[in-house]
Amino acid sequence: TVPNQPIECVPTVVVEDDRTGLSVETLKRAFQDNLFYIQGKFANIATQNDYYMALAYTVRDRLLRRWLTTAETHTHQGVRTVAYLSAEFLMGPHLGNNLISLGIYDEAKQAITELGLDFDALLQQEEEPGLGNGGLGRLAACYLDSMASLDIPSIGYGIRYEFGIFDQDIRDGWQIESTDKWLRYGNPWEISRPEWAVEVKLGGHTERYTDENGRNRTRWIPHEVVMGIPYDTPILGYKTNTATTLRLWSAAAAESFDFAAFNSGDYFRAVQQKTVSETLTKVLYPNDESAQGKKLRLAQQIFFVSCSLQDMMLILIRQGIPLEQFHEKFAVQLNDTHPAIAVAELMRLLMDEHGIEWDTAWRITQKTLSYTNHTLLPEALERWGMGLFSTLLPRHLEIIYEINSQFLDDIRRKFPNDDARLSRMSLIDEAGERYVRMAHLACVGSHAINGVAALHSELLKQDVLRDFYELYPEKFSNKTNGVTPRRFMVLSNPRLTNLITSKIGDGWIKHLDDLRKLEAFVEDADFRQQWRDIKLAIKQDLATYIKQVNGIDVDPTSLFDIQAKRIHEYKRQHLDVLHIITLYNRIKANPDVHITPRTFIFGGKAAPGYFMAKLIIKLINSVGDVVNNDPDVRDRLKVVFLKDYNVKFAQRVYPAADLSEQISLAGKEASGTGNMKFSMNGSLTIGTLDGANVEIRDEVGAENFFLFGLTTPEVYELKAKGYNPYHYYESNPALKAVIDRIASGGFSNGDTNLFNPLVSTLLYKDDYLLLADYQSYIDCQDRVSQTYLDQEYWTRLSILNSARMGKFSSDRSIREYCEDIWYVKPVAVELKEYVQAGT
Ligand code: AZC
Repeated sequence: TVPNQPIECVPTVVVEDDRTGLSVETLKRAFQDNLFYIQGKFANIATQNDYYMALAYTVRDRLLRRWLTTAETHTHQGVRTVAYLSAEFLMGPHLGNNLISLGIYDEAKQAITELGLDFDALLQQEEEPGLGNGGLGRLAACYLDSMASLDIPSIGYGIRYEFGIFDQDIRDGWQIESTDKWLRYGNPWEISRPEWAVEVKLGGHTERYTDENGRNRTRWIPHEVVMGIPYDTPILGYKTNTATTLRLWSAAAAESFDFAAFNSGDYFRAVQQKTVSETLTKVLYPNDESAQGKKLRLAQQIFFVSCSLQDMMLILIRQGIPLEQFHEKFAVQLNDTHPAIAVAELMRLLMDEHGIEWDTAWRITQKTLSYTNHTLLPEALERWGMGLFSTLLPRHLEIIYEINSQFLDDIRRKFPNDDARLSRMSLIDEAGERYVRMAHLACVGSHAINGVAALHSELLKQDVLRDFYELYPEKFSNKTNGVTPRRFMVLSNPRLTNLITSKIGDGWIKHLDDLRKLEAFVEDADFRQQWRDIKLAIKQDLATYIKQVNGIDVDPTSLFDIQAKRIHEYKRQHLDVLHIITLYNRIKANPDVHITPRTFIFGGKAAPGYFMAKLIIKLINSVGDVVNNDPDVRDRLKVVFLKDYNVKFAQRVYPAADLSEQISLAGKEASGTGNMKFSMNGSLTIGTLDGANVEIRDEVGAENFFLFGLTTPEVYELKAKGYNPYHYYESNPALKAVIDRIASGGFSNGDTNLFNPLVSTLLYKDDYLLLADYQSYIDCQDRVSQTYLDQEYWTRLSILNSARMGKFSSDRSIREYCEDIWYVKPVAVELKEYVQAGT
């Protein structure tokens, strides 16, 4: 048989108890068996990683029956499937999450402990797959969890980067990047499927020809062909039989292509070609840098999009389903514009490779695709220079020109004599150097366009995508983000989970609205005491960690004030710093002043090319050095920058916060999802009316949320009338003293140059209006400090915050996508017992 032709078969092996059994005894046996047979080690020489791998394989075995049965069920029933296309999936470690989904966390812990090993250390051993930058990639991961948990037929398609988001170290206060070698010790969760590899073309030129039916067709003669190899990871839903797939593509040389070189004896050239191909999926691009001119990034996009669409077509072809039904079988979601080339690629595959006519192909494309926008920053909208685009994707460019010409005709009909509109909306930016506008391509080629929070979706309609809204109002909707309570409560906060479950049962884990039942306990003093004790214990753990990693002593009873997210000027970590310095100045002016003790904790990575963001990290660390060591402070303030913020670490941080900093300038943060994770774990929020903060405040109640700052319309108004930051500096003595302390070298050993770029940006430009929002922020922080003194009252607010977070479960988001955009329904998966062949 040919290896990639499946043979008719029924499993011939009875799946034995040691591969499926869930009791402590079976788990122990399986673990020891895997240590011996898979890791190939006796216990006396096994490393921590060997133990981790043995446990991971033990768990994976227990997923497989559900995984294969899910695939078989979906294929058999010919269901419509969601294909979530994302250049990033920030999954975080799998082991703990899979144990929770399988419902055997406690059993596994007991088994490992009885074998004399440290279970938590084994969980920590897992290298997380950091295949994403931040919110966008993590959202994709939460959505996979929710789709599986809700029994939605679904598959995540992305890129198997060999190196994920860089590791961050801090040296002398500065960020230092190093490569993330997450695959170094192997990845027990993936199964490669080389038999399902596909080929992707790049470069070259196109030709016209007439096919056997006399039709004019186009053929693409590429310069290069790269092979895409799928690697599959199971995504088990929480306590259900559905296990869906994350299919990540890895690039490899298409051997056959350079056969000529091999035959002519040019062995080295042929092998070199191989390394060029494999570079394609080497590394994840850090965001925030100007994405322009990055040929490899565009190549990554077409690579994973083409692989994924071809894969979907093969799935249909294998089942004998005609491709005219593509849109009935797949709902393809574009996670931002990174996969937007799918519009042209789907057209190309349908027409050039499968002979479908333009009109039919276009109808299928629009019905299949939908697009989620994640940013309001105009500078972050992707566009590709024409030179680059035409060199790499000559055929796609032709298709885009044709789409554009029909699209512009449509606009001319609806808005006659409006040339300005035509040039604003064109898929091609012709203002100076010519660019392909990916967001426009995504809007035209999709049947649905959504933002990720109510405010963001409104601003898309009024601002960033206004012309598109006027043309196709029916395509627009809002889908407020959500996060999975399985990872961000059950797994990361077992103590709080147990307390909640002891009061209201465990239904909330699948129906987060049930958390409302906690409101009944707000007036129960015992409950409040338990709630507080848990928070304190978690803070104590974080304090121990901080001591180990940063060598700083922090007081667990102090207010833990945390800002953890990517470092960006619009997120305003430096506004948080201005507050710290304000408190420091108060102490320096009067060492006996009353200050509510606070620990300021920061975590987050800056894009390696983003100078200002890196300088903000240096500033945080420099302020920390001064404040943490000044005897006048008497340990009332501590500033800690925790390096290498990632999912694993985030899980430790969210539960430990008293106060969550969500202080972006109104109108800039599309949604935020960290804001939700903090609140769920009983943190209060200080925030602006930005992104999903608005909805969080609506849910928890204005009286339970610390609001400050300008609103979006006020921001627009202030900018329109001419914003002058210097005026705020001059007229506010406390603010002036803060800026002056930085500018005069108060945190740089007298060096007045080091932070000058930051200081002068604030004084003379201040695009993100820190100085305008400063006083409002400080006043609000003073209210926070005052409120924290009344611990009983604070605890009530903390409980209410958790209790009212039901809306922000990603299950709710996914239900909305299913109903309004994907038209996909849950499918129950029934586990059948395997039978032996012939019985
Ligand atoms: C982020 C947005 O900044 C954030 O507000 C939102 O919550 C999140 O997407 C999920 O929708 N955007 C990104 O992370 N963007 C990139 C390119 O990483």
